[in-house]
Amino acid sequence: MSVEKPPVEICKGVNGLDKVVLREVRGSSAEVYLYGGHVTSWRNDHGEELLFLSTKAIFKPPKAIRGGIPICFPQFGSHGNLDQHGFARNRFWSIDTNPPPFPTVSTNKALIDLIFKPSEEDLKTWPHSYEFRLRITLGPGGDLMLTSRIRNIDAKPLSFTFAYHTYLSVSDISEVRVEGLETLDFLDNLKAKERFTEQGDAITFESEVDKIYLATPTKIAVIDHEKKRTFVLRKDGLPDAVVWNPWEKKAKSMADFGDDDYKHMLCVEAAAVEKVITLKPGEEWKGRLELSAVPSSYRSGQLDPQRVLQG
Ligand code: TA6
Repeated sequence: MSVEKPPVEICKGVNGLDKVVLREVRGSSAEVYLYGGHVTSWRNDHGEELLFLSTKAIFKPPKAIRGGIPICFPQFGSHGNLDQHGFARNRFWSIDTNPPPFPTVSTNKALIDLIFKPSEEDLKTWPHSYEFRLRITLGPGGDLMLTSRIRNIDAKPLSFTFAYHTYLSVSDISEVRVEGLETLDFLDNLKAKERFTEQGDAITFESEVDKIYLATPTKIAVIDHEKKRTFVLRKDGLPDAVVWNPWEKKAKSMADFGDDDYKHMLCVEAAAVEKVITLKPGEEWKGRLELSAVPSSYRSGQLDPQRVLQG
């Protein structure tokens, strides 16, 4: 007789790093490393992995883990003078045993609260005092929710940019479409962040892409035809969305990324990049991402992303 596993289990992961496993009664699960406050796995109730994790991911500080959902804070990309994507993703977070209450009481059992506070070293790099609380919840339907609350506990304002740098696992990148970003303006990271306007159709992939879409809808659909699966990203407090695939050449240049890994991943990142977020002393910002993976047979219209995006 199999023993039912707890909804929240704290254990050791790769290289003995602390991790938390969340389990939902119907079988979906998620894994979070305290190193980086980093979700590295999200599985549906069939046990299928929904997030991409590089075959060469390095689980050793100071390198950020390649894949899953790295947290980019207090700087997205090279938008500032800190290291690429800031430093929250290569710091150790703690379990928050006494988080301030959320407006609505969660009935979910499979959740964990983490907290990140700057060290003396961090304060030298970025002289601001804040508390970064991150709640990771696995919903009854297997949806994955990440809610960040950043409170400025300093006597001076602080400004930052942010992203949930989500690596989605896809069957074949050339068979994937993204819906919800059509006709939007974007900054092209491959063209010195020059501003362009996206064409009218769904986005498909045949070469390297690194775009920051501005002021997007709160819902974006990623359709994986081959897997008959649609990822629906819902976001709050994060106006922008970054779409990234390194393709062949860049894939070869990254030591912690397999040469063919680019075929099986797509980053679609809920972000705040164009306009920095500024918090006065005592103020708190909230940024939320909700990921769902729904079976879709797009062709038969059983699940038309347009309906998803409007629903
Ligand atoms: O989010 C897209 C991006 O900013 C790309 O420019 C690419 O550099 C990617 O992030 C990965 O960055 P990383 O620092 O994790 O190698």
